[in-house]
Amino acid sequence: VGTFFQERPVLKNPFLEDALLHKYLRRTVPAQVREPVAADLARFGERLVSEVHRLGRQCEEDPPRLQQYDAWGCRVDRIVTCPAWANMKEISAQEGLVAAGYERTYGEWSRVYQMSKLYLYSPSAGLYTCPLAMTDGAAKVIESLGVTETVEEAFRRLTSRDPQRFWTSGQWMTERKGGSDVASGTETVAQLQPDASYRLYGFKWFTSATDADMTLTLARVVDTHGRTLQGSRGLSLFFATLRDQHGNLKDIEVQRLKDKLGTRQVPTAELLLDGLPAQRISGEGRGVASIASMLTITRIHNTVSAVAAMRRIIQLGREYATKRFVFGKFLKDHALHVQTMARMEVETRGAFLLLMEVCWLLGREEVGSASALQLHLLRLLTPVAKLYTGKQAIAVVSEGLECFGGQGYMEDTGLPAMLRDAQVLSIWEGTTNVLSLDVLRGVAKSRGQVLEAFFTDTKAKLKAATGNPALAPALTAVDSALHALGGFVQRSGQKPSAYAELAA
Ligand code: MFK
Ligand code: FAD
Repeated sequence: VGTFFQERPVLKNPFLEDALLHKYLRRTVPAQVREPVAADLARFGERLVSEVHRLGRQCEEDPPRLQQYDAWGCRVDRIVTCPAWANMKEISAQEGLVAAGYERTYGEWSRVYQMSKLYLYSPSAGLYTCPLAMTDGAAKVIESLGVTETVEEAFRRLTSRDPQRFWTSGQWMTERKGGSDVASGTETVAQLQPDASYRLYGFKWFTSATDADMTLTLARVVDTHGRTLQGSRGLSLFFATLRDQHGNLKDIEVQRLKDKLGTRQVPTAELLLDGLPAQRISGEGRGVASIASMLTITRIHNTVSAVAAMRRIIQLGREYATKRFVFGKFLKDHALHVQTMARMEVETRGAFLLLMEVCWLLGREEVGSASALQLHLLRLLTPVAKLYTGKQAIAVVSEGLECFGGQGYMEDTGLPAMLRDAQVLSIWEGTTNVLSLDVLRGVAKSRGQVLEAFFTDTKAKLKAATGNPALAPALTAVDSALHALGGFVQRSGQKPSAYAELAA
C-alpha cells in the first residue's frame, strides 16, 4: 500500500502567524494599548490551538438535535447541544468576547481589541460566534435605548465575564413572508396585558442559536379594536426571556430544527410563539429603527467572520505549501501556486483593513469621540464591508480548498465545513442586494453626506500618501465626485458641506 503519507498542515498560534494584524497594531494603536492587547491576543492564540479548536470541531461533528417528546409522551421541545457548545459559552464569557466591547478598557480602541479577539476565535469557534454576534447586538440595542429597570439584569448578564451569569440572546426578525422585507413580512402580534406587559403570537421562520437565554423580536401591537397597523410603522421591538425556572421554554413550540447546508453547529429553529410573555422596549412603531443598532453590530461581526475565514484558509494553505512536494519541488516554490495564494492574500488584506477601520469607527462612536464625518463613515462602511467581505469569503475559501487539491474536498480534514459556513455570510444579516439598498438608504437619509464623508476622507488619505504619481488619477476622480456631491447636498436643502475645510 506504499509508505508515503502526506504531512498534514498544522494550525499554529493564529495571532503569532498574522503578520498583518501585528503590523496594524504597530502602526495604528498607541503603545499603552497595543502592549496589553498584543499580550492577551498571543495568550488567547495559544488557547485556541491547544483547547478551543478541538471543541469547535466537536460542535461540527456532534450537531444539535431537537427532542420533541419525553419518554412519557409529554411535549418538551428540548434543543440538545453537545458539551463542546456549552464549553464555548464558558470560554466566551471568560475571555470577555462580548464584555470587552462594553467595558471600554481601551477607550476608542476597545472594539478593535474585542473584534481582533473574535477574528482569531471565529474559525475555531464552531460557529459560537453566531450567538455572540446577536448577544453583542442585543446589548447594543439595550444600551442605545437606555438601560431601564426592565432590561438592566439582562444587560448585565449579556456583558458578563462570569460563565454562570453570562446570557446569550437571539434576534428574531425573519418570518415566512419576509426576511428582507420585514416591514410587510411580520405577522406576529403583541397583545397588551393588564400589567402593561405583552404576549406574543406568531411564527418565527429562522431563529438561530435557539438555545439562547433571551431574545429581541419584532411584533405588531394589537389596538383596543383588535386591529394592527401594517408596514414598518406598525412594528415594535420586544424583549423576552425564553425559559421558566425549570429551564423549559415559555409558551414557545419548536416546530423543527432547520436542515442546513452549513452552520450545522448552530441550532436554527422554526418557532411558534403561543403567548410568549414579553416587554416592549421601543416606542410603538419604532421597532425597525430601534433594532437597526443590532443590525450594525451583527453586520460587523459578520465581517469579522468573513475576514477570519479568509485568513485561516490562507494560514493553513501556506503551511501546506511548505509540506506538499510535487513536480520536483514544494508547492511554495511553484510560481503559479504562489500567484494564486498572493491573489487570495491581497483580497484578505484589503478586507482586513476595511474591517479594522469600521471597528475603530464604532469604538470612537461608543466613547463619544467620533466626529460627524466619522459617524457618517460608520453608517456607510458597515453595510459595504458586510456585503463585500461576505461575497469575497466564499470566493477566497473556495480557492483555498483547491490549494489542498483533493484533500480540500475531504470532510475529515475540516476544510469543507469552512466553505459551507462561508456560504451563509452573504445571506444572513441582509443579503448583498438588500445591503446595497441599505447603502442607498444611508445616502438618501443623510442627503448625500455619508458619501461626501467617504470621498473627503479618501481625499485626505490620498493627499497624505504624497509622492506616489499612481495616485494622481484617483485624486482627480475623488475631486470630481466631491464637486458633484457638493451640488447634490446643496440642492437637497442641506447647509454647505460640513467637511469643506477638510476637503480643501
Ligand atoms: C457569525 C457572525 C454573524 C452572525 C449572524 C447571526 C445569525 C443571523 C441572524 C439573522 O440573519 S437576523 C436577521 C437579519 N435580518 C436582516 O438583516 C434584515 C434585512 N432587511 C433589511 O435590513 C431591511 O433593509 C430593513 C428590514 C431594515 C428594512 O425595513 P423597512 O422598515 O423597510 O426600513 P425603512 O422604513 O427604510 O426604515 C425604518 C427605520 O429604520 C428608518 O428610521 P426612521 O424611522 O428614524 O427614519 C431607517 O433609517 C432605519 N434603518 C433601517 N436600516 C438601518 C436604519 N438605521 C440605521 N442603520 C440601518 N442599517
Ligand atoms: P428574500 O427576502 O425572499 O430574498 C430572496 C432574494 O431576493 C435575495 O437574493 C435578495 O437579495 C433578493 N431581494 C430581496 N429584496 C430585494 C430588493 N428590494 N431588491 C433586490 N433584491 C431583493 N433570521 C432571523 O431573524 N434570525 C435568525 O436567527 C436567523 N438565522 C438564520 C440562519 C441561517 C443559517 C440562515 C440561512 C438564515 C437565518 N435568518 C435568520 C434569516 C435571514 O436573515 C434571511 O434569510 C435573510 O435576511 C433573507 O431573507 P429571506 O430568506 O426572506 O429572503
